[in-house]
Amino acid sequence: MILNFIDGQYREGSAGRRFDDVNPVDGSLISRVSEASKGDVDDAVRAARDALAGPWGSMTLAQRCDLLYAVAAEIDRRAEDFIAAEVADTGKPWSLASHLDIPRGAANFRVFADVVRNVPTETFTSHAPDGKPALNYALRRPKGVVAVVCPWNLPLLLMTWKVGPALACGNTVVVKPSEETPATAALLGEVMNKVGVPKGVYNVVHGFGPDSAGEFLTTHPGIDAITFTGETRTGAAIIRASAEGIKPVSMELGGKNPAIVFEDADLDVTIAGLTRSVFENTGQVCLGTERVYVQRPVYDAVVQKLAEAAGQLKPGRPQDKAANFGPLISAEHQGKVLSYYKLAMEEGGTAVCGGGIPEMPGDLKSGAWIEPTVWTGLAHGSRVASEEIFGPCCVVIPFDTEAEALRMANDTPYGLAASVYTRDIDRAHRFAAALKVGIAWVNTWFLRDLRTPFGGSGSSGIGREGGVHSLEFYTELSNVCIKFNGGVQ
Ligand code: NAD
Ligand code: 6OD
Repeated sequence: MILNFIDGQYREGSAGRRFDDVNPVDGSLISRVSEASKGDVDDAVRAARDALAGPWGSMTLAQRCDLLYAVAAEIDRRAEDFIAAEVADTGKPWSLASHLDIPRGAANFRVFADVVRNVPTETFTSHAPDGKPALNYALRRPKGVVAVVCPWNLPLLLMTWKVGPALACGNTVVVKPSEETPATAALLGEVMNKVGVPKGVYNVVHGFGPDSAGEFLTTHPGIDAITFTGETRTGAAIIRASAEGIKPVSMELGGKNPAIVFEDADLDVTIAGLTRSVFENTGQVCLGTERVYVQRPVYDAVVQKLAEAAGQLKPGRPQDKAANFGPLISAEHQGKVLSYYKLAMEEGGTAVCGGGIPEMPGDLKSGAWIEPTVWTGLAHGSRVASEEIFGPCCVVIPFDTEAEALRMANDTPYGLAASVYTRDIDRAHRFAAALKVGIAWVNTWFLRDLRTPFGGSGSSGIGREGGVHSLEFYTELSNVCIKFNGGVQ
């Protein structure tokens, strides 16, 4: 059974409630998960608060950062365990978890320890009205107990993307992993204990959103800040709930990200980029592309090559080295994605490839499989081209002018990411600057430097994390002003 991790100990939820952790590859039961009660969430928040006042709060920055390096090293040492847990929960290819999710889980601790170690302090010298000098300097204090609420698509990566900087800045955390993917958050508790992170610094409570651990945590008076990654609607519910306690929030939400392909683009680079951004992780990446705008002279070639690339994807078990395409996270999500596949037909689209559920052998028939799908013939304003699907699919739409492409790319309430394919360096700069997104890539996709700002505008979120920007959320900044009455000049 997967247990809650509170105050350095694995515990069953006090209400005795459990739910299933299901393998989306074949629908089999991986484990039962112990759901945290309101009382358990209280205990986790109290443990986190005690740790702040205790050993964690009194550690030096260097000691704290050394411990985070040890966490990263232990994740690396136990990489196979983490990969196995992530793969079982998500069904993603072993190769993807071993190249992306788990190494990034470790990197998130190292990078943010380095950021915090190296961040300078802001100082200003000035003079009081009596002419005596004064020195102003900014101090950063941890926010306190941070609630970390996570989605299921990149479970360890996205959780540590929050936990790494939160701990580096001296906070303690209570994590609520997605009910679909509780395993790696739980496993990280073993790592924390092994390397000697004081008890109560890292806590995990399992459960759902409303009337469960998610709501109990985000409405808890003992937390000081909430960092959330997930759907825009859920983010709105959390903001409403947090308003009562005036809690700072960081929101990384949904998207409907465009890719824009100009006629001068290198088509090999473009197709490689699009194949990743549309289909990687079975399209379940918030930064993924679901709208592709292609300049008319290369439109047919891009549609054909992208459909061919989709045809090369091999669904199969995560451990199967020949397979490079996993299932969706759950039967429920499969139902949602399929409803858009149906809607695409109703809205007059043509599925150039895919459009349904693939024939899978044996017990894989019970998994949440879906075909990678490319549509043409859908209008820019159609629902399929406007609403986040979060599946391995995209709409391809032709354009004639740069202005038209920009108008369509920006015509969305979301503003998370975009990718532009062109060899024209002037256009690359001009177009990237005009995109209303948090992250614009040119001739690539999901190339991440963790020191850079990350986040979305509009319905895609509030705030930026990454590098020093994470410090803005995870620390409270105060200014100290010292007047030198003795008259140092
Ligand atoms: P979700 O919003 O359904 O759930 C996310 C988490 O919130 C889960 O842990 C869930 O249990 C919890 N939750 C749900 N309702 C809650 C409530 N009322 N109070 C407190 N907690 C609650 O999202 P998901 O389906 O797990 O993930 C997919 C979504 O996440 C997509 O929309 C995707 O775009 C988005 N996402 C965004 C980013 C980003 O960086 N912007 C990254 C990954 C995923
Ligand atoms: O790379 C990251 O730091 C990050 N937050 C990625 C988000 C991916 C969304 O699914």
